[in-house]
Amino acid sequence: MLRNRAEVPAISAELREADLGDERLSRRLGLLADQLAERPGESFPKALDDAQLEAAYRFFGNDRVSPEAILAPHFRQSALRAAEHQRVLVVHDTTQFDFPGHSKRAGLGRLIKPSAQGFFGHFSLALSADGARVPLGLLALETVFRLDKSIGHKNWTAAKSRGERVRWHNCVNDAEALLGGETQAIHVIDREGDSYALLADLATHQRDFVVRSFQDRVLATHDEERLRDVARSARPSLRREVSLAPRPRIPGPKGKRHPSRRSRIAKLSIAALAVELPRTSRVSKAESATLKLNVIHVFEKKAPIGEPAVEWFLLTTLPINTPEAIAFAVDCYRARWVIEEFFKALKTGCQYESRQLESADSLLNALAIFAPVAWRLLALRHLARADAKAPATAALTVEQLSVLRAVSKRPLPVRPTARDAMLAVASLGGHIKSNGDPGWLVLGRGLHDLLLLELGWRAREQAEK
Ligand SMILES: [Mn+2]
Repeated sequence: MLRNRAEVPAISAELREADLGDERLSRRLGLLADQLAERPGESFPKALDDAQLEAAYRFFGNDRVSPEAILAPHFRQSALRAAEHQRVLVVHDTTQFDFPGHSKRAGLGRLIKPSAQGFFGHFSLALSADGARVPLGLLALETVFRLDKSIGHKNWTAAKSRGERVRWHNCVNDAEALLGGETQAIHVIDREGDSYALLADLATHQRDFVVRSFQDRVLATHDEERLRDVARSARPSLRREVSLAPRPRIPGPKGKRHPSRRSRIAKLSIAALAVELPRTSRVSKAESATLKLNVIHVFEKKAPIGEPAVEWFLLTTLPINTPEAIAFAVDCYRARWVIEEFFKALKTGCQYESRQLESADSLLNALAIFAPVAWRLLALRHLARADAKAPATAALTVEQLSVLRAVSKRPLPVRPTARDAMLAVASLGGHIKSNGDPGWLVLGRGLHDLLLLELGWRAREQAEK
């Protein structure tokens, strides 16, 4: 389906170069990736026949197969796509992978819920920095396993702030190394990444960033006033209306930080000013004593009753000299939601957490294959959504459109747009139009059915010849 698109090559083309030190292993990886990419939402036994299945399990469990080797070519291709842009956003974020079930799986660690088993994945996703926000692919991935049983559950928070923090630094460095200094990267990081050490590290290496502030800080200037007070007293230099996506209720401590909300249009006021942060006590004296940055205060004066008001403090190296420049920096941060969509493509679209692989090593190899597949799903939906006039042929082959026309419950226009096609695919997956835009699950299912129907269609054409 995406196979004929120049922008989104077959997944095996990206993985084929993987150097696993063995011709046969590399070839098997290419085949496996194609088979799985065609049926991303299926469990292994359903997506593969018996012989393929055995080969798949052998492959994932093979000692010589490593996630780094599988992913390296995808990272390189992402960097090549990024190189076509003068500047890109690199959104970094962590998600947890939870592998439920009664049996303990070898090598998995603890998660936020004490009884759960799994690990954390930290991803760096490149997007075009223009308004289109085209997903360009992954530039880095690091995993975190909480294996030390001697650390009590509550104390992981402290441990996290030390050892686990290094992932932010590593992934920024990995991404920059791949981009090779040709393309300007703007690193977009949520509240979890806010630490003096990271900000100073980024600034010292002349990296650009927008990091959402997590903690209030005493300022080095402004008579030791606090960051938030100073930012709140600055005069707004622009106002904008933005639509806020709805957020479901999340249980546990995460839900406290991200209270549920309904979708609405928010009137945001935005103020920006230069500040100087003093080095915090836990940071090495080798780091500079203060850090000059810009802070952007984004807030909603009046939220509807019962809805939490928007308030962000964004720390950035980007210029704030004009209202346009400030708006650009805010929009860089607002693009962060794309990585949340990527996580959904991986978890819901590819059903990664439902994979019945028995060890952490096998699960990591599978992640290395599914992460680029999830990027491809994300890119497909993006193409269908980004441009209302984009033709369907930009996302699907002529053959697939014929199949779709033949089976679709929704009649397709003579010249369908990518959006028409996406909705038709979703309806194959059981999507009801009145339910709004299709989610990852129905889209994944619909795509799978379309690919099967296409195979049948081709078989019939062959038979008729
Ligand atoms: Mn996060």
